[in-house]
Order: sequence, then C-alpha cells, then structure tokens
Amino acid sequence: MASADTQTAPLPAHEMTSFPRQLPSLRSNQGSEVGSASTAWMLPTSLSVPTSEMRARYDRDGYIWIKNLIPREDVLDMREHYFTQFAHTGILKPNSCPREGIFNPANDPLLHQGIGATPDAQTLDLLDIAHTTPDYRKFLEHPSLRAFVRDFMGWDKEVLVDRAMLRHNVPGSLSTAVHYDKLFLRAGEAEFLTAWVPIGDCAANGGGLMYLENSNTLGEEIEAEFMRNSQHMPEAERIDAFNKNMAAGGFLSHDAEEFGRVEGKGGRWLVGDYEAGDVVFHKPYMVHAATRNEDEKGRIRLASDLRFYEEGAGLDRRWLRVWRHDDGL
Ligand SMILES: O=C(O)CCC(=O)C(=O)O
Ligand SMILES: [Fe+2]
Repeated sequence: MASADTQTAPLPAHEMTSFPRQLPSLRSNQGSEVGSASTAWMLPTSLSVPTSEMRARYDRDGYIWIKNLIPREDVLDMREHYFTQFAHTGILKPNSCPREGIFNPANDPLLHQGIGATPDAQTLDLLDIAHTTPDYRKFLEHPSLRAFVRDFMGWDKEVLVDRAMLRHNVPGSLSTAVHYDKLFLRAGEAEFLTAWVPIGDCAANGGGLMYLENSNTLGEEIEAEFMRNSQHMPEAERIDAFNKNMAAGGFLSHDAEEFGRVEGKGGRWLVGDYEAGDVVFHKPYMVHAATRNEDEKGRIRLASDLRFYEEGAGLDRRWLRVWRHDDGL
C-alpha cells in the first residue's frame, strides 16, 4: 500500500500486506457519492510494529487500524452466533449459513435494518437480547483485545463500559451517519478509547467505517461550539446528544460528501478493506461514518463498537448499562 493513495507515509516493506487497488467511491445515507478523488486508504498497522510507533500513529492520525488482533475464527464464531439469532426473520439468503451472513436478495433492505438505522419492532426486541447473550459478553472480554488495550494505552487496568453495540447493515440499508463519539459520551471528563471491531470481512464499500482525514481537531472545534451554545442549559440537557442544538439522531450529517467538502474543507474520507480479526481504534473527536453497504457478495456488515476508559477515570456513568433500544442514549 505504499502509494499516494494511502493516507500517510509509505509503509516499510515488512508491513506491506497487499498491493494498492483502485480507490473506491463511497456513499452515506444521503447526498451524492464520495468520488474516488476524495477517498484514500487507511494505513494498516501490524502487531509487529513497536508500541511507541503505534502510539505515534494514533496521535497523528486519530485512529489506528490493527491487523489480525483477534483470532479470525473467534470473530467468525461471534458472527455465526449473531446471525443464528436472526435466521428466523428470513434475513439470510436461503441455503447460506449464519457464519457467512449473506443477505437474502429477495428482501427489502429497509425491513432488515440494525442500530444506527431504523430497525422495526421485532428487530429491536432481538437486538435487546443479542446484547445480553453470554457469547457476546464473553466476546467483549477477549483476552487478545483486552491485553492490547492495556498495553497500547499504558493502563494497569481498563474498564469497558457495558454499553457496547452490535450493528448489522444489510446491503442497501441505511448506515451510521457522520459523527464523533464524544457527542454521545459527554458526561465523562476522561478520555476514552473506541474500538471498532468488524465481525466478518468487510470490503471498503461493504458498510465499514470511513474516517475524515485528520478530523480530530475539527471534532474538538465543533464540540467547543456546541458547548458554547449550550452553556445555559441544565447539566442533563447539556450533555444530551439529542438536545435542541443537535441534529436528528445526534449526528452531524447524513451526507458524508457534503460534510467532507464543506466542514472538512475537502478532506478525504479514509477507508480500508477490513478482515475478521482486525480492530480499528479511534479518538473521541475523530469524525467518522459507516459507508453504505454495497457489497457485491451480499455480505451483511456486522460490527461491534466498544469504549474503554482507564480504571478509576471519570467515565460517562450513563454508559454503564448494557445497550437497550429504549435507553435514550
Ligand atoms: O459500526 C458502525 O456503524 C458505527 C460504529 C461507530 O460509530 C464507532 O465505532 O464509533
Ligand atoms: Fe462512532
């Protein structure tokens, strides 16, 4: 991936895992597509890179994409577990297995939406249960992930807030709109670390996350403006991602193309071909969105997003409960 299409400096030879392929054009929920001239490949980082260099990349780029952090089969087990719970809804292609998670192309994508879009009542009930299963809660404890987080952050002990999400996006459905995570975790003063875990392979146009290049400062500026405009609100309202100064759903925009062009001043959207086992970590103000799932193989995008604090740090206590569709956060 040593080319100008990659976001940052050329990779050392031992880190080149694949040759560059043509940059994709991407879509969000509304607006025109983000043409390939406005996209770039994210920088992948292998576990062999020294921690100091990983930290430098995270500080510089606002994200770090770690390849093969969790054993692939453990991630695919989780994929199978999740889609087994949804199989009876008819979401899966006939004669395909839950581990593959292929969408039934005869379905209306808008009737099979997940978190971040507009799930129907039956799906909401299933989602509530899916977030509580022992398999999922155990997956969140994965020792490879936890050891990495401690080591990378230099923490003796990490706290994962219980509110972690499982989000599926079938091809053609709506996807998570443009935001930075601090919008939703305003009550804690400590800095947290987000981990985005694709649960299955996910090509660049397959519904994974895209990051607005070098946008952590932009996110900080937007948040400072929100805070200035809400200083007269009562505390509970001020920290609410859905208060009257915020757009619907707490998002910054549903149109990534326009947001990148106008707010991002032409910054590129960074994306990767993610594989099961990879984890992307990002900063609280880094602007991102999920791409619209246009996977040619019909694979349903499934991912989980997690937030870690250092033990004892001032965290957002509202997030200490397992996600429910009606938790108001
Ligand atoms: O997976 C998604 O669609 C959204 C995830 C996200 O926004 C995050 O990891 O912070
Ligand atoms: Fe996010």
